[in-house]
Amino acid sequence: MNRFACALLALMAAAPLGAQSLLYRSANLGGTWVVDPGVVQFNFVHRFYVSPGPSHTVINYPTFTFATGVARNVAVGAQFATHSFLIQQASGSQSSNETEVYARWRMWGGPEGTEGLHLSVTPAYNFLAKSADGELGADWTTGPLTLQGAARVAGKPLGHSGARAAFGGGVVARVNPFVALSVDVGSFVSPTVLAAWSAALNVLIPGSPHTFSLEMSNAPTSTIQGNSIGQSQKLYGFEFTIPIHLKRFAPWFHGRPKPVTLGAPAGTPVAAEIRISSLKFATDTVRIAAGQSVRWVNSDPVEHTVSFDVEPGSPLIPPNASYIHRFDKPGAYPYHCTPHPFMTGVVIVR
Ligand SMILES: [Cu+2]
Repeated sequence: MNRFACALLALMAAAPLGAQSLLYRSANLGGTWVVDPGVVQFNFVHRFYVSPGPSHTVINYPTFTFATGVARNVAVGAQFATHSFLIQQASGSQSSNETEVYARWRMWGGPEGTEGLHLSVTPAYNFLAKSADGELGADWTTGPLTLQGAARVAGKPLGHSGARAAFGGGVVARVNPFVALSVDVGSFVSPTVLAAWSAALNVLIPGSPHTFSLEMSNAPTSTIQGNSIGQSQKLYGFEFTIPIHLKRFAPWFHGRPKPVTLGAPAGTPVAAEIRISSLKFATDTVRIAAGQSVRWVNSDPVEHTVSFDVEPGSPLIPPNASYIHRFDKPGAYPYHCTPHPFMTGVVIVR
């Protein structure tokens, strides 16, 4: 296998799990994703409309999403949209800024990307419409397909009195582990408003926890109400999803963690040392004699493991910690890192 193919395989193995991903959600459906505790999710949708010539004025429609996990399967978040369409609908509203705060509880199903049925409930409040809203989201993932559905209720839709229901549905089809196509439609149960729709090309950015989409839609904002009503103009744009792992900032506040040794008492004589840095075992092959020990030292800001194919290996090795393993029998001991399976090495014991 050539170097390029190796690198590509390594990147595929590094595909993030449990990170909020556009490979499992279409552009205008909130989906059932819930951020893990210790992670701040920042999603950025930017759509725009280019007016016909000669002016070609560009009108921007951004929506920012911030969310964080507060418990297992429970997250809170907020959406800020700066060019809401609700203002045209909501009489008396003086602002075009639409803010929605929400909580989400995933009441059924595993983390995002797992097979099977996922159900979540999302109570929300829309400050522009002064409306208590909510969504019951469902999706079902099987192989390359995710089918999505949403049942919504808006207490004061578009600023008017009188609650109204809305429904949405969508499909995400993954072409390969990096690329997916998605479509969806959502609408208030009302003959007088347009349905919102979207079509998107979604990609996982290799070797990163980020996803990116190129999208087309008629919905200016990504709130529960915004996903239920379209405008007559077609908007083009993108979404970028960024999970920020707070643990990675620990060195800013606590300095480097104290060195600890796992697997054997500190001071055990070692015959070889392997540094782990930049998601790599610095030495891929070491040779020792039976009865000797090898030490792995984690110089990365993230956790790694030394997991042997043929016998039990290390627990998670925190940053700045080391792991010592003693080899009693001759043989070859290939190993890898469980969170990063593309990290591999081998210990040859004579
Ligand atoms: Cu690792």
